[in-house]
Order: sequence, then C-alpha cells, then structure tokens
Amino acid sequence: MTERERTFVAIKPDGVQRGLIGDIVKRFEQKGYKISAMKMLKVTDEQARAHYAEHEGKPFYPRLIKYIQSGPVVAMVVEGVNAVAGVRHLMGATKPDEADVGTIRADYAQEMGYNVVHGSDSVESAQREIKIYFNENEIYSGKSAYELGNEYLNVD
Ligand code: DAT
Ligand code: MG
Repeated sequence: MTERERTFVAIKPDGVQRGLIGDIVKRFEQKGYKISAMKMLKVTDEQARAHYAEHEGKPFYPRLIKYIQSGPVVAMVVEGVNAVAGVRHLMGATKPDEADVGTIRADYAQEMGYNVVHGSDSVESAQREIKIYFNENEIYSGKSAYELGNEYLNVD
C-alpha cells in the first residue's frame, strides 16, 4: 500500500477575492483527496512570518507577508496517497506562465506575486505548516470516500 500523507494547502487572498474557492477545492476533491480540515481566516502577522520563515531576508519577503494578509485565506489540510507531491503537481509551478496547462496556477493565475494557491513542499514542511494554522482536534480523521471505495474493492 502506498503512503498516505497530509499536506497544508491555502487558497491565497487573490483566489478568495476572485471567487475561485469552489473551483480550487473541486480539483482536490475530484482527485479523491480528503479535505481533513478547512477554515477561512485572516492570517496574522505571527502566522505569516512562521509560514514564510524560509524566505526571510529575500527581496520579495516583505511583499509576500503583506500579500498573504491582504484578505481572507482558506486554509486546508488535504490528505491522500503521496499528497504532498500530488498537490504540488495539481498546483503547478510557482511562476504561473511556466506552470503546466491544466494546473491551478496555469489555469487561474498570471503572475508569481498572485499565484492563487499554496501547497507544502515536503512532509516536514506540511507538519510544520499545519501546526501554524490548525489544532489537532480540528482535523477530521475519518476515512474518505476514496479509501472506503478501495476497501470495498478489496484488492490490496
Ligand atoms: P511555492 O509557493 O511554489 O512553494 P516558494 O516557496 O519558492 O514557491 O515561494 C513562496 C511564494 O513567494 C511564491 O508562491 C511566490 C513568492 N516568490 C517566490 N520566489 C519569488 C521571487 N523570486 N520573486 C517574487 N516572489 C517570489
Ligand atoms: Mg513554498
């Protein structure tokens, strides 16, 4: 059986403001991933700095901190088989004009500074980022339709 993973996903303020919440969540749902937690929130300065700590000191860092706090964000825990890499594939490259057609960033974004979604880049990043936004008791641990369906088929 392949490894199930949790990853942290955020629909950034431009995605929320442009009315793309439903379309973006649909992409993860139709893949069969489980949305284990989801909430809309205004990112605090403390959360923004913790989230983007790896970029502190880079020229684009101040703008990045401002952007992520510029409106409400939809924060999610997404779970599935190899979900960290899988979500990154569905999101597409950081620069939307380099993202593969069919990915979220290719289909909905034009600029790196307004690239609509965030997804963790490793299992370790995911664990760290989930803790910034969620308490463990906010994360649903029941089985998804995808898991239940495959159990029904009873192959593995
Ligand atoms: P990703 O969001 O694909 O994981 P990242 O972690 O390298 O990319 O950077 C976080 C965000 O910061 C990214 O979504 C857009 C912005 N960013 C990254 N590199 C940048 C750069 N060179 N100039 C301006 N913004 C940048
Ligand atoms: Mg990143």
